[in-house]
Amino acid sequence: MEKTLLVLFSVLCVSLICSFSPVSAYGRRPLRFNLDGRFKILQVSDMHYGNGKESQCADVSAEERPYCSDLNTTAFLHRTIASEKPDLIVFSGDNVYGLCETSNVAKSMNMAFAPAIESGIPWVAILGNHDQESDMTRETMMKYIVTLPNTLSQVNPPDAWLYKIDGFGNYNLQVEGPFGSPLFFKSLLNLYLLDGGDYTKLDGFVYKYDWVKTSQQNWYEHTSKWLEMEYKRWPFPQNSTAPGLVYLHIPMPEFSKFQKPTEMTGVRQETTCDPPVNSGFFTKLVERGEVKGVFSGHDHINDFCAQLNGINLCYAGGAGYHGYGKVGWARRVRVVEAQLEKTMYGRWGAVDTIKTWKRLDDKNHSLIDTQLLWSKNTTAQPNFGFTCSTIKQH
Ligand SMILES: *[C@@H]1O[C@H](CO)[C@@H](O)[C@H](O)[C@H]1NC(C)=O
Ligand SMILES: *[C@@H]1O[C@H](CO)[C@@H](O)[C@H](O)[C@H]1NC(C)=O
Ligand SMILES: *[C@@H]1O[C@H](CO)[C@@H](O)[C@H](O)[C@H]1NC(C)=O
Ligand SMILES: CC(=O)N[C@H]1CO[C@H](CO)[C@@H](O)[C@@H]1O
Repeated sequence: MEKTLLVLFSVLCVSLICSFSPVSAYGRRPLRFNLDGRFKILQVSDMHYGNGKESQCADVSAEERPYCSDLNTTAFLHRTIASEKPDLIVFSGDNVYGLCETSNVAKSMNMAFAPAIESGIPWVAILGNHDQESDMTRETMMKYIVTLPNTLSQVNPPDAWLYKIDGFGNYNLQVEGPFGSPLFFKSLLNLYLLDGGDYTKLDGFVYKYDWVKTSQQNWYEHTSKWLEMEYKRWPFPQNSTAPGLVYLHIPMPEFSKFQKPTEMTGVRQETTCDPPVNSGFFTKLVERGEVKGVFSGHDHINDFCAQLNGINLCYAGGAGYHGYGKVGWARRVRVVEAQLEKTMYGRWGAVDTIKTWKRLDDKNHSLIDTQLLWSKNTTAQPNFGFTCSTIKQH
């Protein structure tokens, strides 16, 4: 009898635990806020990595040109990882430069991702429009990336077949509460990585950029609703939704709405190279109300953040020397940091603020344009599913 109870109890426990941290890990180490209630993401976009030492830099001064190669991109990455000590590194596409330059794109990827791999920090990658231009398809590339050390990248989520999802490299990452926090088993920050494709294959669109397909939007919506349900249910049910962030290489058409310097933090120095069709992904995000920022790359010399309908649309700026840039305008990366709120019991609660800034590969390794992207903006309440009259309220 006792044994049966014990077995029943264990089964119950296991199924409870499993149902609280479901998709996140797949047997891998889950992402988690640190003991200071912070989680920091380093976004590295458009490395355009070629053959290492032999791949010359684009758009650097004539004096620098002979001494500048892909290895400068590598050095920049090492430098940034050392100074920022991120909790996650996101490579947001055009990680390597195909263009028939390299006949061994796996080698390019190994070199490109090496600083992340060596750091031991979890990292992920999605693809841009140039990645598949050598000897691997987008599918083969993602299948290769997921085998590299310390990556949490996925070719596609396990439920992708349900949505007949388009592309390769669509997945969700969940960042759970810190050790010792009652929200240990809850995802407090949800990341969505999406494959924005390369060029549309439809008739009538010659060399136009691809867009986020309906299948991907359906997957996003379902995943987001499911995460909201998890967030709001017992134990420690939360009232609102946890904030979400999207990483997507090709910017959505809404990025092009911002032209005036006064409407942005950072700069626009080129046209937004967006898809010719608005597939409605932004509308979907507004409807869900969960995502606070969309982080793109693609347009190397734009690095602004601007807000539309409560959603921040942010460029990373180009990090790679082998891709185009602008002479005298430093290569750069974007950092996003989420901070949890301290609740009444002195323990970590939900995400309180999300900030961002950029790191430049200039002499000073400058940190610029720090801004608050989002704030929970409500007073902290315990909401741990119980009340305790013996604890002083303030
Ligand atoms: C690239 O790296 C070399 C070697 O460290 C250095 O001399 C050069 O100034 C760097 N170039 C740029 C543009 O950062
Ligand atoms: C680098 O820092 C020094 C000392 O703070 C400052 O004088 C200089 O203007 C900075 N240079 C750049 C490019 O920011
Ligand atoms: C959540 O909602 C319940 C019921 O409306 C309320 O009692 C509680 O104070 C709310 N908690 C927070 C953190 O807003
Ligand atoms: C009610 C409240 O807390 N409002 C704050 C929301 O966040 C902005 C930016 O931090 C503050 O300026 C408001 O005072």
